Amino acid sequence: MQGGYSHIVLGLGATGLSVVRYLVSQGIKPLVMDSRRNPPGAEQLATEFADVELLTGGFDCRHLVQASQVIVSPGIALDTPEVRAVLDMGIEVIGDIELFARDVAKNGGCVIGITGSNGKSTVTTLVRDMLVEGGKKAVMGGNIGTPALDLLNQGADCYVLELSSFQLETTHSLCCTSAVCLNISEDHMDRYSDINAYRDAKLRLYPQSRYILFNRDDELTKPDEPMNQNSFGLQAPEEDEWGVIDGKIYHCTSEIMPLDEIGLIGTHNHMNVMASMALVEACGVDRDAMIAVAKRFKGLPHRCELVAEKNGVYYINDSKATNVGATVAAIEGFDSHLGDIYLIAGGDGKGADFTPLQPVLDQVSQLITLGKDGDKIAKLKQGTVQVKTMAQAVEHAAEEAMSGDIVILSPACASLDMYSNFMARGQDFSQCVEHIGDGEV
Ligand code: UMA
Ligand code: ADP
Repeated sequence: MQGGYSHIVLGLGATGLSVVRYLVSQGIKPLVMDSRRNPPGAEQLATEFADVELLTGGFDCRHLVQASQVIVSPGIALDTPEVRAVLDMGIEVIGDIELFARDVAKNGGCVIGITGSNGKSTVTTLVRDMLVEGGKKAVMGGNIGTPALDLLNQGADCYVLELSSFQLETTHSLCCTSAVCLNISEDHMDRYSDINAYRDAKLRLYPQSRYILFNRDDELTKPDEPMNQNSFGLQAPEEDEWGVIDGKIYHCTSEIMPLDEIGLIGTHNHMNVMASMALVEACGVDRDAMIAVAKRFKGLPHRCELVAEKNGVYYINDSKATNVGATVAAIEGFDSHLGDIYLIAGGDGKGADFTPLQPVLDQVSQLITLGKDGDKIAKLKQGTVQVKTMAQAVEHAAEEAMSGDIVILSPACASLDMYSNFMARGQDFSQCVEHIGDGEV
């Protein structure tokens, strides 16, 4: 095979399409391959780029060995045999964020990078809103939804990127104006050998960044080598740190705002707000702008979202809790709640160890489990009710719960065993709640 493609895009989801768009805009026609027979973006590709070739049903090594650059989607593990073979041959393997980083290095722009196991989307949105409030032309993307490369033509001067460990694995030169790793707890253990390998991927964000923020209350987020670092945490700050004194956020000795004026609920969200403030202050946003956003931002859908109050029972959709750490944070957030807590959990655990859930399950009056790994979670608490569908879970909780109680969906698992994504799962929960009492649940 002669005259092969110099650039090959592996994976045709949202990322693959954005990479094709970018390469074509640079005058490069890539070949696209996807291991699925009918990948999700095939129709879109044919509509946008009729002359870009797509090979499906596998990754053809005959093409791969002739490429000079292979751009892989985050959903494809680097130890996929074909990718491994390409790496072993010394062919460059990168991801979309690396392409983005190289473009920004050439054309300018301020980048704020946000990673961590939980809170990324919340902080990414807060940071974008604070920058806009502070008068910057800021856009957000990456793991939160819009692929990073699609942000480049939006006339922005500030890019706020939510970055997953998968995206960071294939990123080498991203230089952020400010960057944070919010926290690290087990996630994606079906793709990493252990938590250290997962942490190593996350901390790839730090080295080139100009202002590095870590979480003082989570040792795993601290850089291994001293860098231009600062920290945030719930204790009083020392020197230039961000922290809390007498229920108020402080930067160093300077008072910023009382925690009880923050629009979001829960201690984990106080941490999210503090991190967002530190990130934007490092980019020159003034305090009034950050405080205004912290006061009015009420949170994203599917994250501890109150979806209904029925007969005095609060129904909370926390479908985005796709790992154990997020569910622990949600339940701990209700530690001063006087009524009973009904927790609906389970789904695809991605190889996680669920035992860190055990302590907060003491706060839960009734655990209801469903999904692929529901039985593993059920073993952690006596009297757990195991069900097959969301409708059964909601029905059971609604029958038992009394005025003042909370029914929360916070699965500690991914949704893919039963739904197309966490949003579909959250919507199913909300619909079941809506139908309580009308015989349709
Ligand atoms: N594919 C293969 N072979 C494989 C795996 C995937 O060919 O072995 C193909 C799939 O058929 C698909 C394509 O690769 O057509 C791309 O899939 P992808 O899984 O990389 O997904 P994208 O649509 O490109 O979406 C990705 C992120 N997905 C993942 O990291 C799994 C999206 O994050 C992100 O919003 C999007 O890029 C834009 O940046 C989602 C996610 O679940 C929300 N992220 C994980 C998380 O938050 O826990 C990390
Ligand atoms: P991510 O983008 O990292 O998944 P989100 O902001 O979407 O983060 O929140 C995902 C889940 O994690 C939600 O259930 C939310 O309640 C919980 N969460 C948010 N911030 C934190 C935090 N700082 N620590 C622990 N859990 C958190």
